[in-house]
Amino acid sequence: MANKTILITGATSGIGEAAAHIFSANKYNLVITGRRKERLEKLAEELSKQNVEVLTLCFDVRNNDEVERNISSLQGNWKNIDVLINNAGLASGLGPIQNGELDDWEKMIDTNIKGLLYVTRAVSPLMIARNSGHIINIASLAGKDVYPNGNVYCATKHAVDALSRSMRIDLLPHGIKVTNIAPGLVETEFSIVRFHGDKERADNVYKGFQPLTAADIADAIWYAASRPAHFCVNDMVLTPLAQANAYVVNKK
Ligand code: NDP
Ligand code: 8X3
Repeated sequence: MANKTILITGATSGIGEAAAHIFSANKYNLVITGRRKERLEKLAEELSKQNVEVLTLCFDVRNNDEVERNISSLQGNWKNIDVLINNAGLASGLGPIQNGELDDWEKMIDTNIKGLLYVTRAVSPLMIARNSGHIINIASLAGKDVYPNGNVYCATKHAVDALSRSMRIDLLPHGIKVTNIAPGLVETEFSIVRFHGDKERADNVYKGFQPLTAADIADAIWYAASRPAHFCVNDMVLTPLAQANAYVVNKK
């Protein structure tokens, strides 16, 4: 049987990169995307060692022209995307609403909501044409609940949660599965990005307890993607043992 194909947004780091590894180990051909070209090329070289085909597409999900141009450049079997992981996303800043930086807000809204929509709008017709597919949206525990100073990030992830539920209805007649994944604290480059490169502040987020790893989330994504055709995992909430909800963490 021919290999299946997956497209992962934000594969240059963290959860997206870990997902690329697990899907390549399971013989999926991969379209890996992100803005950092060098990282994409290095990852493509590593993944190819699994004897799978890898295509790199370097684009910013916030730019719909770039999204459309890159997705419409897919030729032949590359158009047969079985799984799309809408993973590219970020938090930018952490502070009270009254002090919000507009630039941070726009980055989060444009990436986490509009970027996910642009990619879905470009890829879902390819799935509809084949009457099959699986879209896996990486939302967050911050899309289930809110926490102090999380305001706009939490709002964007609530939007992803709502979009997962809406997409599942719209795409149901076309045989397309939609899975929402809602992780709590996962140690990746997420907090370094949130704190604009302040590594010490980022490291502090994960001190005093054992956070989840990107590989833990990739494992859950693989579980959802590898169920039989009749079985759709709708939603998964994943936290470290030390985390009870979006704002209660048992730190030692
Ligand atoms: P990382 O910062 O490690 O990875 C983020 C990825 O998103 C990178 O590959 C980055 O690639 C990509 N990305 C960001 N902005 C854009 C853009 N404009 N265009 C294209 N790609 C972009 O963080 P995580 O792996 O933790 O984050 C992945 C997802 O998981 C995000 O949606 C995040 O909100 C979510 N999440 C993370 C949690 C955590 O605690 N870490 C918990 C819950 C959810 P590049 O910079 O090369 O473009
Ligand atoms: C990322 C996890 O708790 O920092 O979505 O919002 S959290």
